[in-house]
Amino acid sequence: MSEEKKLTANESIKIRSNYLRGTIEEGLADQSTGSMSEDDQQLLKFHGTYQQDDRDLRAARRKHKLEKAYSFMIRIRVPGGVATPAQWLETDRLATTFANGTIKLTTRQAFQFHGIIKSNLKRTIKEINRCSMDTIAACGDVNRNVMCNPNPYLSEIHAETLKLAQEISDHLTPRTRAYHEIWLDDEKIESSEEIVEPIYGKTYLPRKFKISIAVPPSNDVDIYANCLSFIAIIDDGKLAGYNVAVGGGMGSSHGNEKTYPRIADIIGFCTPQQVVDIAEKTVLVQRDFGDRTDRKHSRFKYTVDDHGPEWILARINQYLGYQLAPARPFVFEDNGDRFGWVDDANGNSHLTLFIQGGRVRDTPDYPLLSGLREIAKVHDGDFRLTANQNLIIANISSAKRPEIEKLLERYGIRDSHLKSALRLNSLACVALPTCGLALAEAERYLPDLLTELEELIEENGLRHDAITIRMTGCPNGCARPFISEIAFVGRAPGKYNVYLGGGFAGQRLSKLYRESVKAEDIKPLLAPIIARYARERDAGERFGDFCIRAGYVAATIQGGDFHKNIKPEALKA
Ligand code: SRM
Ligand code: SF4
Repeated sequence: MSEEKKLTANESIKIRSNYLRGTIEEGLADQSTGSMSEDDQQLLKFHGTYQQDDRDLRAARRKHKLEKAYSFMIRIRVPGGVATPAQWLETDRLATTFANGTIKLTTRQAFQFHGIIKSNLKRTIKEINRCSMDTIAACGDVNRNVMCNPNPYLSEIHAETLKLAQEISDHLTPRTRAYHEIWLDDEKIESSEEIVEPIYGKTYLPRKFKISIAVPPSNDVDIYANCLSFIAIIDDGKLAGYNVAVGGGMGSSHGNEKTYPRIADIIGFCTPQQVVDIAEKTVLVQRDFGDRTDRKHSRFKYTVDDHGPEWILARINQYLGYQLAPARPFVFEDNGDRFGWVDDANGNSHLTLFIQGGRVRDTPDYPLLSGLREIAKVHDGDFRLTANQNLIIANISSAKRPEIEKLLERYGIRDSHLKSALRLNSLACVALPTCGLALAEAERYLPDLLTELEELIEENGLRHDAITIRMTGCPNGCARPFISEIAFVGRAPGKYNVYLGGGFAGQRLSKLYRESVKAEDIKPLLAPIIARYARERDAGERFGDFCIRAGYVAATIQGGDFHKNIKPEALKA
């Protein structure tokens, strides 16, 4: 008989928390420390905030016997990545008033603030809500920010998918009033579990859950790295419905083979009207069958892997009370952004800007934050955050375009799309100094590494050849490195595991090429591979594909050959 395994500590924190209240209010009121209790730190995540400390200052503070330099990161949910100019201006104001003067655009189309001290936390969250944005469920064991291809140039279909992202997000938002009581000073109400959390119940999900919607040929939301995704199927220019994909994820730990990145499986097709129901039922399957005894094994990808995608499909069908239809063909061409200006049929223009590391800030030679602030003051369309940490100034009317062009010129923001294709396809996670899990630099180092690699790119005539390149400070994979063509994953300060061979559309896992490479050895390591690629590639051959054909990495997909369509019998079951 198998021994009953103990639930993780987080499960009892959730149970004891009275629907995410814990002792957060008391902790906020305690002025003797900049920190919160361990349990409340876990609960705060559900409210969209993480306790951190400035790791650059740790040693000095320890030396002077001072408490760590605690502060909070706040993540603002932006379903589908769309914000109004008024919301942009408010985000800018809060970033410069309470945070570290920067706005971070994340790899899930959200805003982040860093460096907010405890005494400003409540006020900042309250003011975020005042401009119709929120932070609830931006983190924690719940459904996270729902991603959706943000590019409005195929207007009708994008408008439909965006609406759906918002509906899924609303439907899966926790119902507890704790958020409103703690941050917005709403009245306290007692009610039963069914009323409080009809979908999640007392213990919420075993772990975070991630949903995205893609409109082919663009896979810019990286559906293969999400727990659940919907892929728009377009027939004769009209939206026919969505393929459903389950079980993607990136997180892993060095040296722990039980953890691994996984590519999602496509399990069927549904109509647009079924999407929200399918999202709910898939979340319920994970709620009921996900592993609550080991947080390293509790993501949905492991539930899918342990039971098999056919079993998961059967459970989803059972919970739905109807069957998904067989998946339909589609083609993804890439997972990057389309930079520069695009005009749509309605006479509006959209400008996609490259934002290095997703960090919007002013530097002496690049006043990006100030420039975007001035643009937001006159802009009559919206701002769209991409899953590649970039920004679209979208739906610019023909009346406003000349004014916006002048501002872009004045602040030197005009030509971000003219950078090398390698840089334009780069992503770096936050890492140091705020991320407590970082083993090495990422956001602060990748720009310099790219400058070095651009020399190779220029020498070999590859300036306009897009190659996806991603760096993370640890193997949790926040910049989705394991599906990029070149990836650097932090192992220790100044040392990275180098991965090659990911799919250009994010459809294939990369493979470990070299372990613990010193930062200064990266350029010489890649030089011969890039030179050979320039010389020997077939017409149209992508760098990741070439790395496999040329034998730099093995042809099998690392982490398991999971990328398969569902077996037809399962759909009949
Ligand atoms: Fe992430 C944890 C930053 C997208 C996988 N992630 C963290 C934390 C909160 C560190 C922590 O737990 O203490 C990082 C905060 C750093 C900081 O100072 O801001 C962090 N993750 C980020 C962001 C900001 C990276 C960025 O530079 O843009 C992204 C915020 C997204 C958002 O708006 O919600 C971010 N994280 C991702 C993604 C990409 C995605 O979702 O498409 C992944 C890989 C996909 C996946 O979930 O498998 C990802 N983050 C993780 C993991 C690994 C989870 C696992 O399965 O084991 C952790 C660690 C954890 O949860 O224990 C993590
Ligand atoms: Fe932090 Fe690691 Fe995520 Fe980078 S990948 S933000 S270092 S948890």
